[in-house]
Amino acid sequence: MRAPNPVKISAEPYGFVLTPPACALLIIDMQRDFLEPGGFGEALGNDVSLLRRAIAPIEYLLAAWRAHGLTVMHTREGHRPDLSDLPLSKHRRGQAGRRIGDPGPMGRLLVRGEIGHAIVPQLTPLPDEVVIDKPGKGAFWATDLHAELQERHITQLIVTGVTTEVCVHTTVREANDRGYDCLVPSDCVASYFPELHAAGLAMIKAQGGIFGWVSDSARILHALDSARVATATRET
Ligand code: TIU
Repeated sequence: MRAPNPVKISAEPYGFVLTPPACALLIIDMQRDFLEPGGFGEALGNDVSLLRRAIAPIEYLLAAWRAHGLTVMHTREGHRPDLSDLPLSKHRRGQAGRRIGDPGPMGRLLVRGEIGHAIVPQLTPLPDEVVIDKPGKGAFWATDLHAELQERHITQLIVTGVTTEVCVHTTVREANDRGYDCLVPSDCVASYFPELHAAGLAMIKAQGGIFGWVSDSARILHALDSARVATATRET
């Protein structure tokens, strides 16, 4: 059932007024390359198990968003097989033999179409959900994301995914500058570095919400339920 009415979500630095039809759930880069052993994240020297804690909370939020008929969009970081969209500066980083485009157990690292590039099975996009392929850390740079959001009259984003201080943060900053109100549920984002995760969230909500708001999935689901109950009560 669609929940059309604005509803207040408990958040920091202050309550976020959610307008469900104008709010997209944006799921950033929940790809095997970042979340599973043998992918790009591990090639960078990271312990990927730390990221997996975000899967279940996002799954719950995604189920609720779909049940209410609200907008869901996914992103994937990756490059064309010929690496023509990979800047030399990005390619050079990392150890030789474990760079973008090099072979790994899930195919070529961070290359579109490879097994590792796919979104984890728990969060597989539905056919009608937009999937944005992005060559950078931010989801707006060199993509159609802004146009897709504008077409749907979206003004608010619930930003989830990985990693907190890299692609989530860059995207929240890009979105903020483009006029979107961003709410980040702390349990639906994750980092290879707990201290950077905490700092990333602190930066978003500092200075009166300089980049946006921080809440959690339980508080968002509770608010969404209240909106639905309020709508159902009025309809009877
Ligand atoms: N999606 C995303 O955050 N890409 C990264 O490369 N993140 C790291 O933390 N390395």
